[in-house]
Amino acid sequence: MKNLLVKGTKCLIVQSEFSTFSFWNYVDVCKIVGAKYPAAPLGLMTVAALLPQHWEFKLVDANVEHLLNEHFEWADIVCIGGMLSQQQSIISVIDKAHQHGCPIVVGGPDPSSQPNLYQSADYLVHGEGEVTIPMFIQDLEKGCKSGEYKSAELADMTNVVVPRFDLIRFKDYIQVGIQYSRGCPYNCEFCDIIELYGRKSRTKTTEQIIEELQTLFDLGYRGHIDFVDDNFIGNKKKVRKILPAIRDWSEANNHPFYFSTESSINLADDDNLLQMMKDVDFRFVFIGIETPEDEVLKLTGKKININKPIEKAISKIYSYGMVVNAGFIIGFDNESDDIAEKMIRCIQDSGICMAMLGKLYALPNTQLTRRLKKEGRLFEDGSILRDTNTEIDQMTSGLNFITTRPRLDILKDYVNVIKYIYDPKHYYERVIHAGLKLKPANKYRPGIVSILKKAKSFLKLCGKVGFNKISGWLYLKMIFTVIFKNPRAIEATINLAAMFIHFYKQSKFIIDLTNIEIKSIKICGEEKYNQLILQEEGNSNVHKKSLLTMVN
Ligand code: B12
Ligand code: SF4
Repeated sequence: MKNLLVKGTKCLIVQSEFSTFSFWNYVDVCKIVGAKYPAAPLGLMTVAALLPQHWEFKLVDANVEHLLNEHFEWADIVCIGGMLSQQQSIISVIDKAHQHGCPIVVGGPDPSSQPNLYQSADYLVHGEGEVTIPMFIQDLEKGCKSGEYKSAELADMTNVVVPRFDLIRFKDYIQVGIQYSRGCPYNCEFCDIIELYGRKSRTKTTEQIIEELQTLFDLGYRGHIDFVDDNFIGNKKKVRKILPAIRDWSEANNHPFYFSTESSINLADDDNLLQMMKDVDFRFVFIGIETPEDEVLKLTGKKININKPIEKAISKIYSYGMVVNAGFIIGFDNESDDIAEKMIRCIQDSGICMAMLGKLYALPNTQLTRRLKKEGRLFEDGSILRDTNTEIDQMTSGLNFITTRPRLDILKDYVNVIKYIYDPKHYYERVIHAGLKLKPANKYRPGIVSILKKAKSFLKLCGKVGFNKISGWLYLKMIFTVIFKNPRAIEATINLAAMFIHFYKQSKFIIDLTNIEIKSIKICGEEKYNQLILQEEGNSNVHKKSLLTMVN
């Protein structure tokens, strides 16, 4: 093997493919705005910054360009990482690297959670790269040809380096991520974040965040920045310190960015914090609402959401100019039989347009997985996604255990909620609801090129949606209602309307797939279905697939 520590070692970094049927892959919307994929690969840009800087890097994101043989032929070493939904694509890149005689390093959330699946990699790097990449480099120095690196230690965020943002083409993406904190103080039973990143919100310093903003600015990036934090307000005291610094920096630089993030719902209790976020132009916030049922929240440990009037909380956040996107989960143990109706009302009455409804997924290494295993209810290999066409994320997979409510009922409820919320009429009702409540700051100052690009995208969108049989009238009604009653919110509502192009298609795909599963359970009977999957240890997905083909 070539000495990899010499100057000029060629390191190929690969972001493997996500399925286009994931809720998050709104590539049709990307096309309208001239991008190729929603989010830039922040984890891998961070990894590049942690590897020897005298190496030469090429970052290929298979979601925006083809990964070619010549990329492997160029490389001395390949690095890849990612999450559960990239499992098969990561494994196929490992094989490809080996076919080209390249050593390959694997890391990231899924390889850290399920290292057994990635043993074919030459170097398997667990957990946070800040801690384990130096261990890997030490081994390279010793000439080791393989190794596995783990540590109980969590990274000190105040030492985290600026990601190599220079390795991507900004125009390929709708948004670029930066990370302020890792970890979350809460303790939800189904959550893997607290297992991977801990229950203490570890934060970077204000100076580090400003340096990252400045780096992006200097590289010419403008527009949407997503704070990819697990819970942006996990440490409120510290967030209150960075927000004024971001505001001052933004003002000094003529507001080149606007922001989005993830937060717990208690953000709505804090007017002061909301105002601070508005002041720097936060435009979207993703909130894990999970379920409208307090009993379920209690059992699953999501205490922060208990006794929260959801509609009121969402209205409050809207009044500070932020669109709320939310996550919901169906399939909890003590969920009631009228959950579908409750969920529909919660989503519709709060005007949450982008509602991601997933099936409860016992992710590897969570309290939920450990409990279900103890209770003999866990499908052993439930976190192996073998078929990239049908096993994508918790919208297609999930419920990888014996449910307490009949699986058939859960799946029927699932279909009913998705059908309702992504029915064009209901979706646009929510867009108008949000559009009338939003009081955006609109501080971001796009340059002339961005304004022209936006105008072009708007015309494209009008062409695609405005004269379309399914949603044309609804779209025009929405535009006129918001323009006359709350013109400041027009940009936000147009964006939400654009997202419907993806949701309409994606929800149909999910409904069809779930209906096939419903049919197969009906044919085979629920008890037999569960028994078969439990017996087929190590092979449940294969078995599930054969049930599905039985129906087709
Ligand atoms: C932002 C985010 C998203 C965004 C953007 C994703 C993107 N393209 O970048 C969106 C909203 C699209 C998303 C969606 C999903 N996500 Co997500 N996401 C995150 C989040 C909050 C931050 C990711 C991030 O950028 N982190 C910052 C970087 C610096 O960290 P990192 O990527 O982990 O990289 C570090 C290490 O892992 C390691 N590393 C990473 N790669 C490599 C490679 C090598 C070679 C090495 C040595 C090291 C290494 O070093 C890095 C520095 O420490 C994480 C939680 C988290 N705290 O990370 C969840 C997380 C990654 N998502 C997760 C999941 C399950 C999903 C979904 C499948 C379902 C969902 N939750 O909605 C979808 C599917 C995505 C799709 N496109 O189909 C899980 C993954 C669990 C698992 N075991 O794999 C996580 C951990 C949390 C969670 N439960 O939601 N996600
Ligand atoms: S609030 Fe969110 S990130 Fe925090 S433990 Fe619960 S699910 Fe995980």
